[in-house]
Amino acid sequence: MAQYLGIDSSTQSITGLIIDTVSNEIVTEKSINFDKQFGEFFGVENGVVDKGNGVVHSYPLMWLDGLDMLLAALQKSRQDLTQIRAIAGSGQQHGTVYLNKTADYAMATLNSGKNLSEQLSGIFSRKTSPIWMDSSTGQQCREIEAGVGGQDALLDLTGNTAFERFSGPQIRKFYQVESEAYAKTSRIGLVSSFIASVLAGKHISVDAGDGSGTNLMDIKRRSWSAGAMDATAPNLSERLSPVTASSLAAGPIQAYFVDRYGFSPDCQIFPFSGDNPSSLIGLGLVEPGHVALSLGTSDTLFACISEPRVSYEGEGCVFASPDDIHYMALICFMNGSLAREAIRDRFRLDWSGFKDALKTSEPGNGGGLLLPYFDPEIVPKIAAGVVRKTLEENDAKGNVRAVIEAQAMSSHIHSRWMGIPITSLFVTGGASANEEILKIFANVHGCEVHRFETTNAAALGSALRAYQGNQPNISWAEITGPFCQPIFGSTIQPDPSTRAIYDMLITSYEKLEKQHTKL
Ligand code: XUL
Repeated sequence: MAQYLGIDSSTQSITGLIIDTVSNEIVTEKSINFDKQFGEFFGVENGVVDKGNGVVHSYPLMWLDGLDMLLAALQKSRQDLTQIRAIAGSGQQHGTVYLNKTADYAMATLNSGKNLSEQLSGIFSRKTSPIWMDSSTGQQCREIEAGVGGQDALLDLTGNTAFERFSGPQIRKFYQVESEAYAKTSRIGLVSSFIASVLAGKHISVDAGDGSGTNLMDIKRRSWSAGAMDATAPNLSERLSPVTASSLAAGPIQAYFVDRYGFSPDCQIFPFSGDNPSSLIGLGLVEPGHVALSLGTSDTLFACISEPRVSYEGEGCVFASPDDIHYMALICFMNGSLAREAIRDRFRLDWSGFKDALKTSEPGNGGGLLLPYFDPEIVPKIAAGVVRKTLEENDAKGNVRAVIEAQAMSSHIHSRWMGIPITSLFVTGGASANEEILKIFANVHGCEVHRFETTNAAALGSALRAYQGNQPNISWAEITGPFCQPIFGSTIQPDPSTRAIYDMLITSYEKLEKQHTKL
């Protein structure tokens, strides 16, 4: 038996997933929901505390209670945890954890008779952690950009413009608003590195994948940038451990977990990464040109790219891939299911009626177009407002086709900056069950589309990272292959007869979009 554990510490829950690399199976998956278990005690809703004015925090102590409970659940499910050779993990990106000088000793000397939160409650210089939903740092974003020579300079340096939720602006705000507490902070970690550090009993560095979500990392060198740190807060370099490669073992698991949960003392801990970079691996996107599209509330396009290219139009984020070779592009379109459901409801259809409308309407929609901005759109950045061209407002079939064609064309147009030909598209999420939708994406992108079903790509990606770190001579394709296969028989080929139609439609869609956006 050779088993690996992936742990994903996300906003609402913490999940553990064990893979067996002899039988090539996911042997177990357990999740602890924060609201359900600790909602009353910590006063969280959906795992967070909304303090108003865009301030959204959570409790690192709650994440530790979740970790104890998760490992107890795995042990109880009769998993022989001595078989776990290595653990890697992921955390919700961007969230920061602030530790005081007692943390080193406390983390290294845990008593397995007590739980983690009892013993570690005194290690924080800030009791709560700002997380990715926090949008209260607009001023700090502008200051950091100015401090490194402007928005494009920060983009070239770190792969991203300053975002309110990113760690650097959050750290700067803490330094400005709570300067005494900042002075008492000896270490700042991310959600990912904090959980890894507790498992190893010492500070574990931030990996390059999650480091890219800080506005502090030189994306090409995969190390902290002195210029970005200086623009963020004084003496920040003393408070950050150096960025580490994702596949570099950090050391064995500490005795607490061996004694309490029965892990082997030889079980290795690998640096944890961000949830999105780990999902890239969990979806098997380890070669440039491999692209996944998640059709959820919002639609997210993830790609493996070879160089840290950036979008000067603000069309996406770039992170280092935890495969330690490639990069990850992430584009988020707000009007995903929101728009599909708005059209479905407008014409009083169910999903089967929606599918029929696609089946019985013509590719290209006779030139009819719709800009589907039911809610303010992120890419392209524009306020809410639906626009129709050569399309009747009460034409049910035409509107259904137009919303899907718009989404497919938008994902095509706004992924060009990644500079890769998209050779295959793995589609996940609720709407991927509708094969008529997938046909449109295949035709617009002119590539094969495969359906992929995954419950927790981040935890699976983490388990696969632990496997690869432990067996570095096995290629990424061999590591991910057995676990990341599309649903059998789900592949849809593009129909070459629609190429000319969609080439023309893409040109007119782009023109219409430009007329209505400030890009
Ligand atoms: C990505 C982002 C979110 C969090 C969710 O930039 O902010 O996807 O990672 O956990």
